[in-house]
This record gives sequence, structure tokens and C-alpha cells, in this order.
Amino acid sequence: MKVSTTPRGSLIVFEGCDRSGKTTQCAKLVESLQAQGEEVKLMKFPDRTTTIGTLINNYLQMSQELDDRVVHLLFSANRWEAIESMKKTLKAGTTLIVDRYAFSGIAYSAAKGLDLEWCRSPDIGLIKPDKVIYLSVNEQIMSERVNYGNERYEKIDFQKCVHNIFLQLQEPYWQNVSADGSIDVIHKEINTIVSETIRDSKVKPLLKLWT
Ligand code: NYM
Repeated sequence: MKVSTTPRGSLIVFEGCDRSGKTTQCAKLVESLQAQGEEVKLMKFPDRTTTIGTLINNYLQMSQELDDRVVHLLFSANRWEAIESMKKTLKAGTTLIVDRYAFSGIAYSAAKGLDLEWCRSPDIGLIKPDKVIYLSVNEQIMSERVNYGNERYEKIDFQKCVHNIFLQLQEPYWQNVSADGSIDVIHKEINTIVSETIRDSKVKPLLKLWT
């Protein structure tokens, strides 16, 4: 049997409440990793471009109502439909920077009152991230940013609840980064964390989440 000797890419996940700056930081990180010569690809969940993603998008934009459990399972299915291509990409040596993952799935659904372990179960077995970067925003800044939103969930009390559930989900491979500072200072901190993670995970096996 031929064993691949290509060092694998890292799975780096960004999590946080709405308006925590994830999208900005993901884009800046991809740009700087590419400038450092890394093979890197940006992904985002929900992926609104698929058939399942279209249903999720309609729900988030309030044009469709769905049962809480149904939408939870759609978010999870939207990750499972990407799993094979994610595996292939990582094994080919490309690092994936992922804007939201299974932890958002649990945090948002459990904040609506669904049982946390029930929420976790459909995502068990997804690829385990090498690092989760959790961007935390202080309440004042969050309230200034969040209530401007038009999508479902963009309300301050709900976001506080989401944040508390994220805190319960943290594991040793998570790293908290304060998102209160300037974009460039936050970026520098993230860049250091991610460069170390890419270096350290090259020869480690890909693991499954929560197994
Ligand atoms: N969201 C995202 C969930 O409720 N469950 C999930 O599994 C994921 C990945 O979708 N308010 C919510 C969190 C956000 C919303 O995400 C859309 P974004 O990053 O604003 O496009």
C-alpha cells in the first residue's frame, strides 16, 4: 500500500457571535498566509450556494419559517455535504480557514432552548479542527454592532446566550482572542497562532470531532 508523504494542511476554524469580526479576520489571514507561500483555502458555513444552503439562507433572511430541529439538522447536513472535499483538500496539503463550524451549530440552536447534547450529535464524526479561534467581543461593542443586523438572531440578549454556550463548548485546542482591539493587532495575534498550528499539524493524523 502506498502511504502519502505529503504534509497535510491544517483545519483552522473561526467561531464567535455575530459581528465579532470573523469574516474580516479570515480574509486577512488567508491573504497573509498566501503571501507567506502557504497553500490555503477559505470556506464558510453555512455554505449558502448549495441546495441545502439555499433553504438555510431563506430561513436566516426570514423569508421562510422552519422548525428549530429541522433547521439545526440542515446546518449540520450543510457541513456533511462538504466533508469529502475538505478531507481531500487537507490531505493534498492545503490549509482550510473555516468561518464557523459545528460549534456555531450547537451554540445557536441550544440558545433557542434545544438540548445541547441533542444539538451536538449530528456533527459527531466531522473532521476535528486543529485550532478553533474564538473571537470574543465585549458587551458594549457587541450591542453597538449587533442590533444593526437584519438577519435572524442578531439581537443582543440572544447573542449573550450564544456566547455563554460557546464558553461551555471550549476544549484545549481552542484559543480565545479578544476582538475588541484594532483589526491589525488582532490579525497579528491570529497570524502567530495559525502559523504555529500549521507547522505543528503537518504530520499529525486527521481526527474525528467528538469521537
Ligand atoms: N448559524 C451558523 C447557525 O445557527 N447554525 C450553524 O450551524 C451555523 C454555521 O447562521 N447568525 C447561524 C449563525 C449566524 C448565521 O452566519 C449566519 P454568518 O456567519 O453570519 O453568515
